[in-house]
Amino acid sequence: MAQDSGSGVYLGFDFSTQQIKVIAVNDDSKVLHEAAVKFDTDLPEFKTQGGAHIHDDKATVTAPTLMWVKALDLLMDQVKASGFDFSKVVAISGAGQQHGSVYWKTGAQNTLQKLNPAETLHKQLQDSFSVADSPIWMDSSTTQQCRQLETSVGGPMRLAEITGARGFERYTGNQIMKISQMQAVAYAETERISLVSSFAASLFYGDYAPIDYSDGSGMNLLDIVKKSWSPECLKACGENLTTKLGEPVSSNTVVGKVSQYFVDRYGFSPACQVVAFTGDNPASLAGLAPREGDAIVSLGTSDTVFLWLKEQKAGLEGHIFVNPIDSNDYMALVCFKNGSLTRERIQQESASGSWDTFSSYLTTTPMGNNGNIGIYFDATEIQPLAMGTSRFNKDGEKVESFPPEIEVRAVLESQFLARRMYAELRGMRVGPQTRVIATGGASSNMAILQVLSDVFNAPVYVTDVPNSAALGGCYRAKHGVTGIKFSDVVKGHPEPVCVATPTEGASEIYQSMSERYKNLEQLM
Ligand code: XUL
Repeated sequence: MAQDSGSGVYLGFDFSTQQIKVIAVNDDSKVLHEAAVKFDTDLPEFKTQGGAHIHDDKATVTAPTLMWVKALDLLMDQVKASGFDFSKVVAISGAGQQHGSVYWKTGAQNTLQKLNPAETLHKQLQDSFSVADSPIWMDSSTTQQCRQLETSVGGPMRLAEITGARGFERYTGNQIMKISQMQAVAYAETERISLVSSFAASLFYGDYAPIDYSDGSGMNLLDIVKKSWSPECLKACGENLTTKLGEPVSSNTVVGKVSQYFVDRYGFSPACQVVAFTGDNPASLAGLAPREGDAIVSLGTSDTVFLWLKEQKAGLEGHIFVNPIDSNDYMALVCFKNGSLTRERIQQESASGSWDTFSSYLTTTPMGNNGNIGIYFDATEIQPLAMGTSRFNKDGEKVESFPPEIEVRAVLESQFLARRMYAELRGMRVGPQTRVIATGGASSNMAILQVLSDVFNAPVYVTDVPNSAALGGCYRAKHGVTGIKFSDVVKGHPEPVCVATPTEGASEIYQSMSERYKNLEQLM
């Protein structure tokens, strides 16, 4: 197997919703090894779909905690069997799906500290969880707890000012409150609550690893300015939470050495360090090796805009996290449910299912679409909370349909106007000085990226990083142990390539269109 002798090796894990993935890179950011274990197919005994159990009420969504442990056993065995030399690994870090929580039963710390290298982790940890099914980010069953938490601190805006977000159902504090209310005995038996990220780090560390500021920002519990738990939020969510959560730390903290278990069982060096794990979105930011001021636009099933911010501005839409690379800075994330599936529907209906036809319509229609605006929310959108399709002509009158080429341009213009508008609310500055880095499936379509560049009035770049969360783990591991500047850590990272720049006149057209879009969206 390709392994670079002499150079340090860094491992990045991604405990995501459907799988655990690992990437190994050397000092030059060259990928040496990759492996993954998929929950549904590699661990069918847990009977998950997409890594989760959706309960009968449809709102409750969990994953078996022990499945994640067993997946790590499998993954480590698989990598070892491939001949990978773990003794070269200088440091490990990683990511977890955000918001999910793990409930360690009283006594689990002791078990973690005394793991027997002759046995698997899942066998030894099978009685270590007081709640067997971890609530995950897809859960939306805690609306009542969200309102209770918001009310207890003085309203949704106040909660957003403290924690970076109003009450969101998937946010961990609300999930913890629900467990403390509905499973009081299990809650009382819990000695530590981890996020998926800090739980994963704990497995490597052989003790409780702290929650990092960045993933901790997805809980509605952390004061993102003071970088400590908010006493009023903790009080509202459950008893003794200060003890159960432990002290949060900056995301580049070296937690400590890898446990003796991994040294004895897999041949890690006893000097190998574990750097705090973080959430998958913050880790992706690191894996894309951005510069401060970049806007990352991920165009996938859902579309997400990430921003690296020097200063943050609280609001009811979107999410602010402490920045995973520099904890003096922030990261904003705004997520939209209607992304690729909606674009695909319009491509099917108006472009005969052909992306070539879809793209040709974009080149033959003018910027601003002659004043026509269409809004397409096939699924209930996150902001605004609305569903349905509306089309408006240049006079703002509702119309039933658009000619196919107008429809194609309309879906992209309205989607990108919305990405721009809500990202601006969270602090994005559009304009020629902002690099927009496009990722995700739709980022391979140049005609789509030209519209993105025109609407954002900014140059659009692409970068080929398929596993940015796991890769972000490698970079963060190196950043944490070496303490060198992050820009030096990622010096071997492929530079994003500029593929589109704004067409002349785009700025004026989309400035006024954005005002109109804002008003029309309110009619949805
Ligand atoms: C972000 C979120 C999801 C999960 C998925 O707020 O809930 O992106 O992190 O892994």
